[in-house]
Amino acid sequence: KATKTQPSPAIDKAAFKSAVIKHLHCTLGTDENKANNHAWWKATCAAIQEQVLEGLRKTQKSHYLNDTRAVHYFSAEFLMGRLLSNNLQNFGLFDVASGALKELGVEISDILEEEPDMALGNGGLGRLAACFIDSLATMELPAIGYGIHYENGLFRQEIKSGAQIERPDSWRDYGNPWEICRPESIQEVSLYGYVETKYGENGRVLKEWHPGSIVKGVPWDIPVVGYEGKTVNVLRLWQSESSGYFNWDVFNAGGYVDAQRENVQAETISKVLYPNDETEAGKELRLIQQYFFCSCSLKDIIRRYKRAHGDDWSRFADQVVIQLNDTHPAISVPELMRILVDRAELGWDEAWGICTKVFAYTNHTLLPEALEKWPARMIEKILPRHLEIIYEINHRFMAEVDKKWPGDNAMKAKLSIIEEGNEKMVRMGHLSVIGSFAVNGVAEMHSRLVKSSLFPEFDELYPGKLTNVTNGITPRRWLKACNPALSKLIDKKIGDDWPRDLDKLQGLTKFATNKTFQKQFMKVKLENKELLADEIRKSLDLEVDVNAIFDVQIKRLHEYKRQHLALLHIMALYRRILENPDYDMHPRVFVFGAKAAPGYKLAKDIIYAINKVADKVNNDPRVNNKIKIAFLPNYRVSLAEKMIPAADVSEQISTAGKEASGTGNMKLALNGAVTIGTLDGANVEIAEEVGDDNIFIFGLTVEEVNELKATGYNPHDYYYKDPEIKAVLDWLETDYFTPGKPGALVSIKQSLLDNGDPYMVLADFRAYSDAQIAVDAAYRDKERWAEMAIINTAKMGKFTSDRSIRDYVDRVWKLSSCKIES
Ligand code: 26V
Repeated sequence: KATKTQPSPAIDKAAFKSAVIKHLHCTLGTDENKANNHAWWKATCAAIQEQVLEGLRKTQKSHYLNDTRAVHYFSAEFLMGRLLSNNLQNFGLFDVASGALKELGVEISDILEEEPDMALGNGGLGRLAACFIDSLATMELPAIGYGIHYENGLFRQEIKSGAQIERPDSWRDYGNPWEICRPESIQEVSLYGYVETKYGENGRVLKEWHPGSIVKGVPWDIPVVGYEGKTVNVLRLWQSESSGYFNWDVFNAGGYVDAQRENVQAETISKVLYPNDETEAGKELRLIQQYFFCSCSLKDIIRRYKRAHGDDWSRFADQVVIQLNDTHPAISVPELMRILVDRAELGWDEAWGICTKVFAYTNHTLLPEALEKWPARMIEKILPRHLEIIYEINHRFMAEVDKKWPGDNAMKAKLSIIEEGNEKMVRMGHLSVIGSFAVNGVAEMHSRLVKSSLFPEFDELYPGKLTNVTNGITPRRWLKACNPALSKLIDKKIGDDWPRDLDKLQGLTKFATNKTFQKQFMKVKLENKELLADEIRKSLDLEVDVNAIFDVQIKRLHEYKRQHLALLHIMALYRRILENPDYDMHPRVFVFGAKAAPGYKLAKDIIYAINKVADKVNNDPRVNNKIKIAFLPNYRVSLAEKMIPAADVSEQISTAGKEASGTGNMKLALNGAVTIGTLDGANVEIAEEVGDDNIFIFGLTVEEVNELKATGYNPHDYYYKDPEIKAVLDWLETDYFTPGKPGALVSIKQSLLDNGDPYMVLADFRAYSDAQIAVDAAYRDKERWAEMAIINTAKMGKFTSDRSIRDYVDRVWKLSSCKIES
């Protein structure tokens, strides 16, 4: 039986229509006859924004009147994507808007395409933050996201002759209809300068920081609409501006132009998102970005707290919890200490007591190159007082270590916030663990590794501090909005309350073997594949067969994610077909989406190789359309929303132990794709949910990876023992895929042989190929495959971000929801 839980919409079609027309006229200065799609899009946004702002006002009033404890999610990245369709969905106004626009002669799908993505993030970590603030609003929890108002988000990727080119992403060029500037809440942030030591009453040492420059932080608020529209929280993003009063000396000396140069420097802080995912660049500007948004956000929180509690700090930790999304905001720890000790003149112990009740930290990676460390010298130059505070925190921490492990200097060196060496470095992970009351990993397996290999001594020192909160995804965006056909089918079958209670999808299990439902389910999949096929045609001028298996690998490009393992396998298939034209396989379309960090040479080489192999394979008549390769450029949230509903197979093939969680794996399975994957990150938990029969697990386990590393892994063994591996790697050295340019793809072979194959691609190749043969066989049994696909959707309840947030609320944040009064 189908239940109806959606409340009736706040406004009807006629009212929505007049709101759109009003905004065409009064906000955009155009009319129904002149308006292009862009204007229609903006007018539609403005119409829904009226509802959004009404909700925002009520929410803020209720939170204020109830003096609620709130979570403050500090993140250098929020990968929001587009907001219009989401906001319409969440207000239950999608059909109203679509009907209203139709009567105005406008197709809603066309205007949705006008919206630029808000791509203020790199990948998993940034998108997780976006899913979390969606869940927080949906669950009516008092919450605010704090981040950076980058002028340029993650670069736009173009592919020229197979190679990645980066172009700037200026997402606000023609105005962003959602954001609200709040000049009344501007903050000032100090940088550089020196620290003066003074002596106060009864010999108290006072530290005064004389900054060398001051920049302004201007807040922009993006409303975050919860499902069914009751709570509207905000994402507050800080933009840097010149404060106008630094370097007045230069100005007064007649150096007007020089003073302007300082302005330009201040504005540089929020200019661009660093595009490195999982490699720390160690750039000064990056540290300034981090401090800039943390300092603005802390001051904003404190101002709000003081409005209610004055100078009484005793309740601060009852009202405020701050979640650090990785170590990027870790400088918040010494910044809050500075404010409490130097400004509020609290004693150190009292201040530290507050700090360590306020902060909690999430670790998102174990990769050594991604663990942030800053040169002490750099911190000293930019934030001289903070370095002193960090030393003081460390000094007291070392005393604690000595109590636990008396006289053990090796232990002290190991746990110290300061890494000694040629250049002293500040370990931001250690600072975060020491300054927080809770630390979590992002999937069961990852959290286990955080405890056992990243921070084992911290786990001993602080029992219970290290825990797990498995990641999740919002089913509003990642099923309801992106896959309307499947959503409607599910509504009909089990009712429409699954978007806020995803365990309800379990109800589909009993239809998994029902022939009629299987047909309906696979018909939706086919329609979604047709839509993606259109996209592939438009984007690449490539025809693909919708009856082929759509095999999808979408994620940042990184060696540990092993897109090159997928590539070697595709080359092997191609070779098998060339050697045997009757090679028996169901046709497959391999679809990729991936951006490489601009400075990551091998990652760019892998993109180039995929495109070059694609050129050859797609145009080789001998392949007889059994293989097509589609590398879709500029992978981003809005493209993911088109690819995910169309996927049959989800590639999750990272080296075991390397992918902290993965969240794309959850999105694809939720939309009925079957996973081929390693026992890594959340794949392990996905396998537990769907059962071994409904997933293709292959490859080395973490233990086996470590064992093989320890006993000496030699990729050459695999190269010489497996003729197919040898043939495929040797092929890369020829000019077969790069006519006239022999050796253009050789760096991949080199990394796998000469460079020791750090992610054990060759060790897993054969197991992967065998698993793909099993996938092929399973797909050919139409009913079996439909059953698997349905089970995958049905068993994804655990992976709603509502469950992740519920875990954080119960175990870390201790928050209560707040009903919004109308
Ligand atoms: C590092 C850096 C280094 C400096 C420049 C900018 C930058 C940006 C991001 C990072 C670290 C990214 C870590 C990350 O995204 N981890 C991913 O987090 C996901 C959400 O928890 C998780 O699903 C993925 O497995 C994990 O790789």
